[in-house]
Amino acid sequence: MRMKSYFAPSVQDAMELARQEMGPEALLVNSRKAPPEAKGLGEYEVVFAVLPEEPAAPTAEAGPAAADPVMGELARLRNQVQDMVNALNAHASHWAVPAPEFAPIFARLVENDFTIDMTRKILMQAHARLNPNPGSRPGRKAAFDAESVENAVRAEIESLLEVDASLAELDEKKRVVALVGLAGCGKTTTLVKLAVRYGLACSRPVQLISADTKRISAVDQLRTYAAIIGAGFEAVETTRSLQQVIEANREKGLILIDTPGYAAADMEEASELARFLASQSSIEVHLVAPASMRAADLSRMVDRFGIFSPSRLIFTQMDEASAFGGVVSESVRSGKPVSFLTTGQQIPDDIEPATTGRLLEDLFRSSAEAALSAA
Ligand SMILES: Nc1nc2c(ncn2[C@@H]2O[C@H](COP(=O)(O)OP(=O)(O)OP(=O)(O)O)[C@@H](O)[C@H]2O)c(=O)[nH]1
Ligand SMILES: [Mg+2]
Repeated sequence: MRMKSYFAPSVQDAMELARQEMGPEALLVNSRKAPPEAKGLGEYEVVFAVLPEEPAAPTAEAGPAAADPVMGELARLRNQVQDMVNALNAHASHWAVPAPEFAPIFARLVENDFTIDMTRKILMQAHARLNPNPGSRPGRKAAFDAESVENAVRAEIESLLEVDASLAELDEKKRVVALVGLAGCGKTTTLVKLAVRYGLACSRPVQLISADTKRISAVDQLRTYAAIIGAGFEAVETTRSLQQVIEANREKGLILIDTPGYAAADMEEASELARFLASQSSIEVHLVAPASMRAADLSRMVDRFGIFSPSRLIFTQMDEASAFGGVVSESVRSGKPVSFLTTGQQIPDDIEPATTGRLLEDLFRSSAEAALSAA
């Protein structure tokens, strides 16, 4: 900004002078009676200013240092501010909900262990269900009540969530089921529940096989259960003998294979059994996981157990879990149907076929409780 003082007998005269010299854009910034020592120059001092023209943005060749350093610094700051605005905009759209009424349910799902990306996708689709007319502008006044928002979100999750508890209707080819998973996740207990509920109770001869010969106690545990429920039992040490026992029992109505628990560090050790189970199209592999696992841990675990090619998920300890976002979001993410849910330690009672109704009910109940306790 360029400024200059003019002394003249009147303000009017000073303005004319300034406009002649500084041009028609000159702005009057201040005027006052001239101080005594300047009275000889004129009765009034009037200050005018002209704004500088927009400095050209420093070019790559010239660089800010080549221009006036203050202007260069200004240009650099302006670029920084623009970068911040861009980043904020990108962030805002990342968090954006399709309509303001979706904000509470967005928070509920994210607090319930849904990833932000998945929540956004679900809410966008739920919004499309409620508002099939895409012309309506965001930012208009609330049009959806909380109940219809929740119902649309439920319907959307229901459409993404798959369940398949068809073990009870085993066909000729799929009579062999193996359970795999982390140590202590409930494989053996669940296997025995399945043997009773979906084998013996349906008058099917059942063969239990323990491939968990690492621990004597594991073999004994399953042998004891087999004796109690009146099922056949065999323990195998190698994949070769596993194959032989399966072949020898082909006529059985249901063959259930128990496997050792594998932690992240044991996956190398698991690879031979994993390759075998994954390669047999007649074996249906179910991955067992505790319902209370956090979504991120669950995803990593499901990915790690990918070497077994599990086709379904079983969630155990539903009775112990207080949040079910991990269960639902991992089922959606992995695209694997949920087969069974176990709800306690009682054999054979505490197991049920998975239904989307039950999973959604648990999810929305737990997220409502979380929202209440946060309030
Ligand atoms: N509360 C509850 N406990 C369960 C459930 N399912 C299994 N358990 C308990 O979890 C513990 C471990 O169960 P197991 O069936 O031995 O687990 P596992 O995966 O075979 O364990 P490893 O063979 O050591 O890998 C036992 O005390 C079970 O009674 C369930 O649905 N709810
Ligand atoms: Mg076990």
